[in-house]
Amino acid sequence: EAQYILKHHRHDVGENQCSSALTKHIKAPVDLVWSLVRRFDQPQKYKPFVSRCTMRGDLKVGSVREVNVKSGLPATTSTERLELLDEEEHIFGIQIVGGDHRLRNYSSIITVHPEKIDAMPGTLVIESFVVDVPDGNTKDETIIFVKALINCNLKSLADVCERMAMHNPSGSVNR
Ligand code: A8S
Repeated sequence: EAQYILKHHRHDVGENQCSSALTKHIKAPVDLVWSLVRRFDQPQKYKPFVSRCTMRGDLKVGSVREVNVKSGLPATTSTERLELLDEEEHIFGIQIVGGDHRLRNYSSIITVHPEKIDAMPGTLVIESFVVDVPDGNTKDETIIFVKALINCNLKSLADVCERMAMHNPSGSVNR
């Protein structure tokens, strides 16, 4: 775990920025988990706060998506660019480039790694981020806010994947 973070989750963290990493163990095969994580065009497949996503261009590095989030959050839209999509090493990275929210210069990396959980094929997911600390907030407040959102996403990713693994135990994946 620590090795993976050192290898894939190094961010340049500026003076007025904060950064952290979260992990989640999922009882589903790595290919299934990756099949959802890699879908930059369809974050609503697992992210509970996304109401809509429209994408300009193909699923490739540099493409931009427009994400709408559900009401009740301190935001309605986010414009995000795909920065990393490594299908062999299972590395996915995005950067937030616009939107009506307070997360300026947000960038995140997700990696997925096979592991055994209770002698079954499982997956370790690691998500890390760096972001500017907004005016009027502290680093700790910002980390707590972002971690709460990512935790919801990872929890939901686990639920969706574990349900899919249950219904299709052979683990074949449609791309
Ligand atoms: C992600 C991670 C985050 C998304 C945040 C942190 C966001 O979509 C939500 C609320 C906000 O205030 C900011 O990978 C923003 O989804 C749910 C709109 C960017």
